[in-house]
Amino acid sequence: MPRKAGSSMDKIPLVPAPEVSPERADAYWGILEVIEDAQTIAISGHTSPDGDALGSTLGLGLALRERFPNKEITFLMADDAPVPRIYRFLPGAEELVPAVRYAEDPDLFISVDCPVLERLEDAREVVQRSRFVVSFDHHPAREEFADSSIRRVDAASASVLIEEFLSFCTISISPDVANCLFCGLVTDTGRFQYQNADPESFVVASRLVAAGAEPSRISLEVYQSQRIEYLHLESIVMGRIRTVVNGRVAFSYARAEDLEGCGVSQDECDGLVDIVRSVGGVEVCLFLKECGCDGKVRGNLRSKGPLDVSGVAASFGGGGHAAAAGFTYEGTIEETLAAALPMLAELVGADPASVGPISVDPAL
Ligand SMILES: [Mn+2]
Repeated sequence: MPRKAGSSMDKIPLVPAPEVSPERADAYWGILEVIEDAQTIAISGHTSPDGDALGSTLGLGLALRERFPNKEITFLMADDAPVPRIYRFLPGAEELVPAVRYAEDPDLFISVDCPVLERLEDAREVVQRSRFVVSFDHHPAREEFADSSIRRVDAASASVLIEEFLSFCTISISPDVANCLFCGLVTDTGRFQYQNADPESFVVASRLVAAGAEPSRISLEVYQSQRIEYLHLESIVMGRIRTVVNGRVAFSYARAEDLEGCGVSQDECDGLVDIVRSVGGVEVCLFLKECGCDGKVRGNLRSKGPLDVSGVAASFGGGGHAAAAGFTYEGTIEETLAAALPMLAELVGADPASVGPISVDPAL
């Protein structure tokens, strides 16, 4: 049933605003001061942006614009690529600017959902030209690259931290802002199905819905608006799912020719790992995608239980969370599988040698 416009806005939110530790409160006051002092602000998430990177960028950006209408606030994308199709509905998405086309030296750069400078890709140069750098992130990081960092690895999404910051500073959360932040939360928790869907994520979801977020609309846009071409690629990936180590490790892959043959772009493939993840009895899974003509393969790892796949990703120079991580490998699909599957076998406590040689299907 469609909600009545404004009906929930008249009510007091069911859930009170967050309680924040004294250290975190100091950090938030400090960041608010930096924002108040800045005239030009650029905000960006990580390369190959997902729903959290974009939702956090736009949610924070729109909230700051509403609160500080005289500041010049720019929403950046780390790559010079179109906004992924399923996120184009987000309020403010049409204003996203590729970082390579942003020529200013901003007073303040705010990084969201990004643990390392490298993953800011083209926006790294903007970071270097900025007077001050703030980071809001929920990934583990070896070292901080920002002048002031809000890092909490137990937050389900970066948008949870943005919501906490805005609420703490009593910067109002409009329905547009709430939709952006809710999108980050729903995508990073796999629709509240992953291990990170903790009490806090539901509390924040509740506050965002009270502020005007529309879960049904976001679900329609993100999960129920696939192109038929994508579903055909999905069926190829599904048909190739194999398991090793007695069904405890699953994998599948998409070749560049598969994407081309189906008419699917690289940025549309984020959900394919969930197809592999859905196999019963599987503990960890791997989805590989050829990046195109540069001889690289992008790997997505998922853990369905307590096992931590971030170490496997890190050993290939990647990173991420215990339950969801990724890496880039220089080589073919076959070579990537030969390198990664024994490590996943070891992770589930099996003999890595038990994986044996893997033969893969040719492209369609
Ligand atoms: Mn995230």
